[in-house]
Amino acid sequence: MSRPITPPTSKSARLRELLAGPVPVTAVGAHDGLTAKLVERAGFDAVWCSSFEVSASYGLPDASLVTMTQFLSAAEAMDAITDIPIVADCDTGFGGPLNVAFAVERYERANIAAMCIEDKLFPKMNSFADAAQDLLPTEEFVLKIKAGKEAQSDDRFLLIARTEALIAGQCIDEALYRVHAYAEAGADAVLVHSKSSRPDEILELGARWDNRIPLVAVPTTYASVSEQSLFEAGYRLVIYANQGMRAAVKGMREVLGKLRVAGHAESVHDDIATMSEIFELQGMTAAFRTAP
Ligand code: SPV
Ligand code: MG
Repeated sequence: MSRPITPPTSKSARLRELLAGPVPVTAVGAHDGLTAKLVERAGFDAVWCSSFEVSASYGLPDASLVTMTQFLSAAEAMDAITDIPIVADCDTGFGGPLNVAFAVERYERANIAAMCIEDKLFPKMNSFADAAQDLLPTEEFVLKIKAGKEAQSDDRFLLIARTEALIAGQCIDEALYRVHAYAEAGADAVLVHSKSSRPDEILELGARWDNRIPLVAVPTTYASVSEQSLFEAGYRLVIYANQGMRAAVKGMREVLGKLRVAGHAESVHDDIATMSEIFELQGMTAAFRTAP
């Protein structure tokens, strides 16, 4: 396959630097440029281009329905208007090892700092959906990781492997076995997902991991755990995967409901951002200043 024309930006180097640092690295889920910008403005280190959020932004289930091109386009929009690294959630890698290699080339070419692929069967269902969460055999997922790592042309790009072992109801030993295998295959970090309401299994797995490569956590259901506790257990990257979109949906629903009942725009005046705030976020102010 062809090589990227332009080298990746230093965003991947920045992410590596952060992951080697003394404090937890935090990322928040987004689905477009504007939401990524808000994540950056809030002071987080990175943006998680969430498959759940991007799918939901089309009004679709997070079930391998959105294509690689659509996911990549969302990640590119995020990257273009932020200075922080984008970690792209690439589900199962859009197919087999060849598809993963193709995706790595395309994402690297688009200057995306990191890609994350997970060890479920294609088509996958969102990890919290009450549906089958079947795992790909470890050896087969290892082939995907190897294909991805071989396809990258810049050492700084990161391929994060994600195990859904705990989501699939497997024990910590099985999850740990997969974490080892994925690290051995060349993954730059391993995301261990859990839908437990308590952080116990995530913390235990971290305590039993030898810290060879960083672990990544997504504390959506075990929400009370602190970034610091996760960090101390070996989780270098903490992803708040979807809180932004859930806030937006709640806010929009409330405002639209109020507007519908009141029948005039002033009823929601104090509940919404000003036009100038949006102008500023979309760079309108700068555009006006340079206009003739
Ligand atoms: C996402 O945000 O798309 C994720 C996290 O992969 S989860 O929704 O928990 O699967
Ligand atoms: Mg996802």
